[in-house]
Amino acid sequence: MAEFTKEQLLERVNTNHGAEGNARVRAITERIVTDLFHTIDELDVTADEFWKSIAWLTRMGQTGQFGLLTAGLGFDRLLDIRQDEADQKAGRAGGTPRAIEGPLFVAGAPLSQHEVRLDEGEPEGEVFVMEGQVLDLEGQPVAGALIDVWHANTQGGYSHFFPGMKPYELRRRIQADAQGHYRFRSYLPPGYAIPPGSPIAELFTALGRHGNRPAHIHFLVAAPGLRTLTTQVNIPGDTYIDDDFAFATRDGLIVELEKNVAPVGYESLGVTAPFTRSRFNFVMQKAVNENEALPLTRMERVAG
Ligand code: MBD
Ligand code: FE
Repeated sequence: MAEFTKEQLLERVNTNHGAEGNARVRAITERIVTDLFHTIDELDVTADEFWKSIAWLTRMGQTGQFGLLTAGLGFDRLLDIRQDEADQKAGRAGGTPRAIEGPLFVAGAPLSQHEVRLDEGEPEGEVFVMEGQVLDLEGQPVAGALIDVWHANTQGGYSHFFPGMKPYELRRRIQADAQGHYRFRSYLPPGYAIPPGSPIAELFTALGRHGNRPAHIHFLVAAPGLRTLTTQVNIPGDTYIDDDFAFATRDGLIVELEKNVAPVGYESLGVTAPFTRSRFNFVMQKAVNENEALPLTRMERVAG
């Protein structure tokens, strides 16, 4: 029989032919395809609409924007909410809240001991120092913790993604000292906006949504035996702080800014005039297995 009803076709699509394949991939694909068949039918999606969406997905892939799509449609935050739920059930509470990694991390940033300048001696905007300690849940310092820190430039661009920036610009790794102390100098970044005219911007325009993130700084903190912490802090006062396109703002992650701090003791960071400071400790949970303590990003974790 070569003539199918829609239901028969769906059944055929979802049937495997003896080969085992991967049961998990099969189950998820079956569910998604079934939902999509129903969406097309119930919303009466036309052929032109369907092929337009495929052309758009192709351009999405070619421009490398799937990471922006997952963030903007809430999937990154959904996964964090689900992990928080699982932690709560497992009785694993406490420590600095996790926040989404985002699609703009780059591994291998230059490593410094204890402190570093992210602005590479070219001050822009407001001189900003963030400092604190890496601690465990008992409040003990985590000696030698590794902190990856990355943020946007004055135009909201990230190096390796935004044209004209130097490799690893505004990306550094800091190894905390024996007392878990770290500090870095940079400037307060502005927010981020999805690239205008790009496939992701087309979608957000069609959805009547903006593509802005409030000013934030990303961190990935890792130490042996402790659960790798991926988080962000927000700079207070941003227009979009409660309207983040990526839904990543969280209580406990909005830093306080101390203005007009005297520069005494900050000479090694080249600070010579009153500046803006933020104190923030990263509090890490114990890892319950080796996997959790791996200093890996979300894509590194799944790389075959
Ligand atoms: C960003 O800077 C970001 O952090 C996320 C999650 C998505 C887009 C841009
Ligand atoms: Fe970001």
